[in-house]
Amino acid sequence: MSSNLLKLLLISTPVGPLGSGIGGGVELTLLNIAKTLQQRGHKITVLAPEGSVVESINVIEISGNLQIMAQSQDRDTPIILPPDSVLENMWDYARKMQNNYDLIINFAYDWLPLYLTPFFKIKILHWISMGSFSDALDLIVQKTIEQFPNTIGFYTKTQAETFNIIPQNFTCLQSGISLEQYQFCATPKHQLAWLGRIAPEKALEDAVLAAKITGIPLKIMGKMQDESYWQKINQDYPDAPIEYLGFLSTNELQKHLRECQALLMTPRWVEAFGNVAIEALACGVPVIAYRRGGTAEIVREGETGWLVEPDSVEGLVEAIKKLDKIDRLWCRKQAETEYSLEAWGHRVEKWLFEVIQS
Ligand code: HBI
Repeated sequence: MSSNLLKLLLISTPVGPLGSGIGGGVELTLLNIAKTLQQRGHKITVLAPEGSVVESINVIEISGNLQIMAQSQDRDTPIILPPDSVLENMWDYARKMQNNYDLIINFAYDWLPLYLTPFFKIKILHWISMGSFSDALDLIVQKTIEQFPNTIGFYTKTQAETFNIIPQNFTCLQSGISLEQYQFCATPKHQLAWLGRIAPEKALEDAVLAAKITGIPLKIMGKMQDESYWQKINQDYPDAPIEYLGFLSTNELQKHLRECQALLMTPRWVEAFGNVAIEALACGVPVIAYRRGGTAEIVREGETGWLVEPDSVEGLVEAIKKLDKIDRLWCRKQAETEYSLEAWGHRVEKWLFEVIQS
């Protein structure tokens, strides 16, 4: 292995197998980082819960009980691990096999991998995939940054700030997607899109109400995470023009997304990034988003979309009326400049070399 090509071990989220959609955006992040680094010649191995399905990347499946979703717990919930936890088993494997790798990149939003960092011989990078949710995780993130500066990566500055850490000691990498999987569309149908896990923190009800008010049909795509929440939306807005298209493959998703006048992003929480925003831009679809979280760093106001007062449905409706001011080609151009796998791979690889050489 020549000096600038690395043997990398990427350790996945313990909440669900890769490809199941349970891991949401971090699944796409891990897979795209693996893909772009492999294209650049690095040797990639992925550790993930059994049942993970990944094409053209070497995956080692680890058994064990899945981890509870961090965002379903309270800030002061103690760290808990199920018996025979897949998180513990993945990191036990990593400890035993660490001499075969130059670096580990952790994608779990969990306390254990951060705590284990000083006990490993090789360096561990941590990709933090959400905003702050837990006091125990905040503390171990701060402690790890103090001990190992620059080994913690975030998508955005906004996301990192929720951890109350000083700016110079961490890296913001944004995100990236395979642009060739998304076809530009210049002339959309009379419809809007909403993408994401169907769960309360994503506030789908606001987009449904905006569709009802404007009368523009809303195409909904994503993992059905909270069925009762979905039922409640349908009970509250029985006559809203909405259609749920399911949890689709990237190709199926972009076939519907590209034909929409805009993507509505209505997060109640601080979205670390909002991969769906760059998927929309890649199709030439403007993004209308609450001015909250990482997505506020993606949308170029008046050029590639509109940022709206958080939780204001009227704001969404006002922005929908101004969509004719957005040139859809500018949306695609922004994706090509900032969010291609090449641009993102360059940022990630720079981070790896900075840490390896430090
Ligand atoms: N919760 N405990 C835990 N661990 C994770 O890795 C995790 C999570 N909740 C959500 C999640 N990962 C991903 O869906 C987000 O990071 C995108």
